[in-house]
Amino acid sequence: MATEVASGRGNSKIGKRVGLVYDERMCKHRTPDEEPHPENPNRIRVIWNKLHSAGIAQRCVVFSAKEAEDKYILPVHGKDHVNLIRNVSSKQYDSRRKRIAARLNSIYLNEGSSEAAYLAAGSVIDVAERVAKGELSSAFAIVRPPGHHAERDEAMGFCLYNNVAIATNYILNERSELGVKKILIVDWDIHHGNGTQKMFWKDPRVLFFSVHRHEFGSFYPANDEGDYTMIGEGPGAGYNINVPWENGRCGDADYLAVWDHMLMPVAREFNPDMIMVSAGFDAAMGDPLGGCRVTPYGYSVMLKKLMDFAKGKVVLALEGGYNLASIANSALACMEVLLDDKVTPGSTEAYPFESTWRVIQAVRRKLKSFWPTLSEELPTKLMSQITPLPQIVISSDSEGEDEEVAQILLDRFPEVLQDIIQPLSALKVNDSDNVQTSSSWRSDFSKVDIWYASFGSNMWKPRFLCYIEGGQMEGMQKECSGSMDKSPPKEILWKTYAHQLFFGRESTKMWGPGGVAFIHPKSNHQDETYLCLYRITFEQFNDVLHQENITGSMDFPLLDLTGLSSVQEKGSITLEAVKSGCYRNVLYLGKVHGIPVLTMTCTLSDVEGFKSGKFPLRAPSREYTNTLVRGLVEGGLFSEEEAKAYIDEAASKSL
Ligand code: X5A
Ligand code: ZN
Repeated sequence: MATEVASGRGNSKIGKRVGLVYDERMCKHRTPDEEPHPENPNRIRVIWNKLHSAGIAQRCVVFSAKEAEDKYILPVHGKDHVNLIRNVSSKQYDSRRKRIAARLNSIYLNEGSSEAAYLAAGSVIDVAERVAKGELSSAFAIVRPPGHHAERDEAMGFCLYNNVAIATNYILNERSELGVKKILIVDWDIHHGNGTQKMFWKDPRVLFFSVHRHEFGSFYPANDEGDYTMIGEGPGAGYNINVPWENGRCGDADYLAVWDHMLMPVAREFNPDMIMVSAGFDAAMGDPLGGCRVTPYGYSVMLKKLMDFAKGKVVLALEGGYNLASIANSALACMEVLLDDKVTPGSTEAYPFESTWRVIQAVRRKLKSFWPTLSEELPTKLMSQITPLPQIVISSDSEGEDEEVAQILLDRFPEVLQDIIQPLSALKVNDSDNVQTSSSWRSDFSKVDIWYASFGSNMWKPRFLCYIEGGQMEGMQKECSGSMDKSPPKEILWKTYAHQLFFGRESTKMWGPGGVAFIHPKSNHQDETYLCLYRITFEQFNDVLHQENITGSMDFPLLDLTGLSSVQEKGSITLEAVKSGCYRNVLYLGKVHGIPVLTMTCTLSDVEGFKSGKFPLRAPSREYTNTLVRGLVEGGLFSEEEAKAYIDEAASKSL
């Protein structure tokens, strides 16, 4: 399948031979018009470069990739799907390729896609076979496109062929003489491995274990397939295990709790002959899509624990992971484990979320008839180790939603009712149903959290912090006063919204000559704009609104709690107190983690003004562009070139 291009010294003291696959040809799969995309070629390049500069690659047995043969793909994927992936990059498809991709869910295709898909699948087959034979101790395949969302007859979620499923099938059914009879697949990508789950649904030789953000079916791929009630069927019943997170922000403590109290006991009982890891690194701290906080150290402990099984025969295949620095560091930490190096401890939080224990307990109860070891009760000492509750604020209009969540909890966990009554009662509820008095608004608003979604210069965190802490960054013509409450955002996450980004106005007080960023108040499904969400208090949001519109007025608050309710109802609200501000239209962009997302932009009538030429559309100045680029690059979304291209495109499109 592949050629060994370099053989390192190996880990001489214990003779570990660790395989590593990388092939530049997998970079040929790119968006057709170079539109920025989180799943881009730099992902595998940064990992490869990091492993080199850290001296890790030199100690591995390095392989380049060869394409998988159709006969090894066909048991896993349908004929039509294989034909499509094989041919879609050919000339004959030039005119149809974009349309085909557009019909699929989260897929792009270009002239290099077919080759990359075959190389990715072939690489995983190859190292899996070498590990199964004992020729390698373990291996890591740095591949793309990823695979775990790909279903028998459908490419989706950036995945074309299901690399791990193809390799698993190959080892079990095409190389049965190697004696690998049972394979454990651990899918730690932040998304549910829906494709892999389906392929081994009725197969007891494959234990599929996936831990992922689920949020009751609202996180990608946004269906019920990742629920913990999905346990497999027929002979495969009990051999499919999902651990669905109820919220983002999960970190090392949450994952290790799942490892210690779910995966390890089951793996011991299953006793796999080999382990395949769908190793996405999008649960890593800093990932723009995952919103979780696993550290490189967290990954290294997770992997180390897996090495205790199957005589250490572990094969990692890259899946997702979109923050370039995070994935490089996470992959490095994993390679150090495969090579038996000492890992440097360093973790963030001490305790899992309370919801993590609740989920673990629900999964254990669901599966205990299949895995006797799960019948034991979790130590009560552990159950009391709950994290200090995050400040959960139920904002004035969200009672309906929270009741709904409570109802879901009751439906899903009747058995663990005991465990949730107490934490629920401990929730901090904003008890002020009362009317605002002018003197109390700050303290009341400080109890309500919102996400402020930024799309312009504020995406660069240091620039946004000027609105909180006060200060002035390069290119800014004015110093910001900051907010009364100077505490930093509690959380930052990136998200795309279907609103057009554009640049306009001749000049502004803050940036001088040149356009500044706006988003069209109306959403539009052709557009995808990156926004950086800061979780701040509603009080801070009011202070940001003032500075953003440079009102200098004493009209506080600009938006009160009634306004917050009505913006959520109506979708937008124009601040009457601000006559001439550029950003006096507050938009509601739905909720994230139950917290409303607000942004500020121009009004619809301003958009008409831009169209008619009353206000000019203008490209942003160099300084303003630089600030935007820094935001996008430091947020880990784009390379510098990609960020510039993204801004250029927005600046050149008409309204
Ligand atoms: C492999 C992977 C994510 C797809 C997200 C689509 N896919 N919005 O991480
Ligand atoms: Zn993913």
